[in-house]
Amino acid sequence: MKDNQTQIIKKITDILSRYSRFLLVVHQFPDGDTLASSLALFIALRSLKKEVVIVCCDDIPAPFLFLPQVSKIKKDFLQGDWDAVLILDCGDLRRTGFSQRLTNFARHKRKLINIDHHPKNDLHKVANINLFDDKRAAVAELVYEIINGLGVEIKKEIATCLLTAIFTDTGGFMHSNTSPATLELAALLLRRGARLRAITQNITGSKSLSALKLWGKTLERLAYNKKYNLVYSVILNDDLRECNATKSDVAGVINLINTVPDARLVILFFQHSEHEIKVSIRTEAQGVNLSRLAGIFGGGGHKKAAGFCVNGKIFCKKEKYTIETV
Ligand SMILES: [Mn+2]
Repeated sequence: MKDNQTQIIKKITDILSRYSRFLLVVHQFPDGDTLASSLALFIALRSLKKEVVIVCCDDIPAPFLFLPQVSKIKKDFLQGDWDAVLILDCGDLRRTGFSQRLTNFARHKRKLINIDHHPKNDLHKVANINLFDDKRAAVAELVYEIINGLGVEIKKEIATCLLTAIFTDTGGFMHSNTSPATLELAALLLRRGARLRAITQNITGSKSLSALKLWGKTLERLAYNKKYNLVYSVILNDDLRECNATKSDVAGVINLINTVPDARLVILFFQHSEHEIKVSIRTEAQGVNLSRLAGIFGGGGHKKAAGFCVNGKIFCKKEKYTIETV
C-alpha cells in the first residue's frame, strides 16, 4: 500500500475515533459495494458506541435485503449536527441524491470524506478528505483497512458485508479486477465467518418471477449493430408495470447480455423515469475504456462497466426503437 494512502487512512480513523456523530451515504441505484461497504462501517462504528445514520435515497434492491443491519438504512436524513459525513463508492456528488446538503456540509464542517475506487472521481472537488484507489476491486478493500485501523474485530456480520461488496464488484470473482489481494481478503473474511452461501444464493441464485419476465422482454429485443460490433437492448417504462417489476429488477440483465462473445460493446437503454434514460454499458474487449466513454456523457464507472443518464424518451414503432433526446 502507498504511504500516502496509509496516512489518509490514519487521518480517517483518527476522525472516526475522536468524534461521535457520523452520516454514511450510499449512492443512488445502490449496488452491493456501496451498500455492503457502508453497512460494514456502520456496524463497526456502532460497536464503538458511535451515533451513526446510514442513508440511501433509493429503495434497497431485493437481493441485498439479507445483509445484516440493512433495515437501519434510512431514506432521508435531517440536516443534523454530524462530525463527519462519509460517502462510499460514489464517483459523483449527484449520485448521492443529496448534493446540495452535502456541499453545504463540506463548506462549513470541512469533514466530508470520500472513499472510492472509480477511475473518474469528481467528488474530490467537493470532499475535504479523499481516500481513493482505482486499483481496488471494491471499496470494501479500503473499508477493511479502516475497520482494522479502528481496532474493531471483524466478526460474522462485518465479514459478510465486506465479502458481499467484493463478490458483487468482481462479478463473483469473474472480472479482471479480481487481484491476488482481493482473493486473500475474501479468504480472510471467510475465516471470520462470512456467509458465502447466503451471498451467492441471494445475489446470483435468486430471481423473482417479475424480474425474469422483465429480463425475457429485454433479451427478446436484443439487437446487433454490425458496423460498431455492438449489442444493445431497451427497457421501456411500461415494461416494469407490465411485468410487475421494480427498477432494481433491471440490475444484472446487462451482465447476461455481456456474455455475447466478441461484442465490442454492450448497451442497455432503460427509461427509468418519464424524461430520463439510464444507459448502462459493458465490455469484455481489450483496450476499451468505458469509464472515459461514460465520462463524455457526464457519467462514470469502471473500465469495463460504466453508465450515464440522458434526458430523452425511447419510442417504439413496429418493433423498432428510436431515442429522442432533449
Ligand atoms: Mn464499487
